[in-house]
Amino acid sequence: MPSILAYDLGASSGRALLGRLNDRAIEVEELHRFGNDPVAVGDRLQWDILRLFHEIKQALLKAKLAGETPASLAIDSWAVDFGLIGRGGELLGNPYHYRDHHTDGVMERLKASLTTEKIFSRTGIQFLPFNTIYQLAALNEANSPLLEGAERFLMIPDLLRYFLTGEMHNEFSNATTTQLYNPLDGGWDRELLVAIGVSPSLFGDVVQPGTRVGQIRASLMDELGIGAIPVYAAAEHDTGSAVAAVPALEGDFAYLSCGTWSLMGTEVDRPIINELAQELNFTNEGGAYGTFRLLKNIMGLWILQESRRAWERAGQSYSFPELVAMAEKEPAFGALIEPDDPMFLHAGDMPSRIRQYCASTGQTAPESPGAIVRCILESLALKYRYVLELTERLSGKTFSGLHMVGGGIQNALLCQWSANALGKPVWAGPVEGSALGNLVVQWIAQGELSDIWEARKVIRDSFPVVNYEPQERQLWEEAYGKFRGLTGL
Ligand code: ADP
Ligand code: LRH
Repeated sequence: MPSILAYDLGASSGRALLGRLNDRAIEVEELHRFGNDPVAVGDRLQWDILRLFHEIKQALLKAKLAGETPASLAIDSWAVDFGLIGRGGELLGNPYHYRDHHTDGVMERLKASLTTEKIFSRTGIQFLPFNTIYQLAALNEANSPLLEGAERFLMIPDLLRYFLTGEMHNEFSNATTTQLYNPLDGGWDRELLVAIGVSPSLFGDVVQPGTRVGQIRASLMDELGIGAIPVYAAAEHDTGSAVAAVPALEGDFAYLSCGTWSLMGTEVDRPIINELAQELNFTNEGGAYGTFRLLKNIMGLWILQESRRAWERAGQSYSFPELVAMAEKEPAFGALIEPDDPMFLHAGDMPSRIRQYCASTGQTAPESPGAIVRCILESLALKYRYVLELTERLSGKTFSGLHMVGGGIQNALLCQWSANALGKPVWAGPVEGSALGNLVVQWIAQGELSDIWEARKVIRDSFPVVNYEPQERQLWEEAYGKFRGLTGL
């Protein structure tokens, strides 16, 4: 059986996995892994897109050196960010990082001028200050030369795919995250685009996950000394790919894609766009095969990543397993934070911000790294409980447990505490959810798997799922009460 290749680029790291399907069992091999380090230049925070493309090429080279000729490849990545292509087909500038400050205040202004109802009823997307709509509006407000010279808009995987193939296509799952795509009409929302001063001509036809969208270009074949490789669109939003890989056996399941962000929700077959969804600020992101993800973004392990970076800057380097071990030794529920407080959104000194949050809420601030990590992980677990309750309320479903996928499930303490907070079992696995979702969409497109449900069954049979049963119920019930009181949720 020939291998196929999945590139999964998260906001903290990227990887290329080779996958093989043997007798309804998936085997994966990690070909390449690399950091994804944004670069601050002056006031701007940008993605190092050319380095990411370099790493994509490195994986192709490694495949060649290993004697592999992938039968196809696809890319998925984090959402909302984009590049603009100018006359002659060149990328204009480096894509901005969604945590850049250029969108500060833009969402509030647009909500007031266009109305919250109008934006939500046309897109069904959660209001997050960094959504593409606010990034483009910010460029327009600043009279950015980038926007003036732009002829095409491509999301990050569209852009990297364009570098690989020379062809430009906008992929559906990522398009929906822009808050500029109307899932009810099934196309870009021209009225919103015009309202933010961006020409609809930048936006191309939208291709569905599973579409073949070219092959690697001749110059790249020459450069690397390799043959043609067909290129597919996966569910190019990493969360779309992650949910495609959730090893559930039936429709009414709850998931948590746990990485830089924690994305919690349920799969639905049509967007839920109503007053309650708007009030609870849920999203309806498009997925593979006509599915939608009714979910909420939770700030996630970003707070831990950014704390680790602060300690590193102070000369103290800790691995994630070391930080988790330190947290385990600390007393329970010393201090709690609301992970989604806007003060935690942007890059910076997270430990200081956590202490500041605790001081302003009358709590004793955690001092040591272990105490800070404990505060982050317990607070996340309690926030998961809150959001799962909202998901049940909004979807009308009742969940018997929670599927967790993504790099964060390597943190067994977080998985156990999530089960404790929910009072329900957590089923953790697979770790590489997004890359697996990317692979199975390619196999379905090639007729190797029949549909998403067969794919989920094959994933379930091929990878371990660790079961965490709830413990210490009374303690966590009390902590949940304290969390709700403190955060005002
Ligand atoms: P993304 O795709 O958003 O870049 P990942 O899914 O790779 O993120 O998850 C990264 C997170 O996983 C890290 O922030 C860290 O908290 C957690 N993590 C990674 N490796 C480990 C580990 N060995 N032990 C505990 N946690 C880990
Ligand atoms: C997770 C993710 C998430 C988006 C965020 C920008 O990697 O794609 O679904 O909201 O990044």
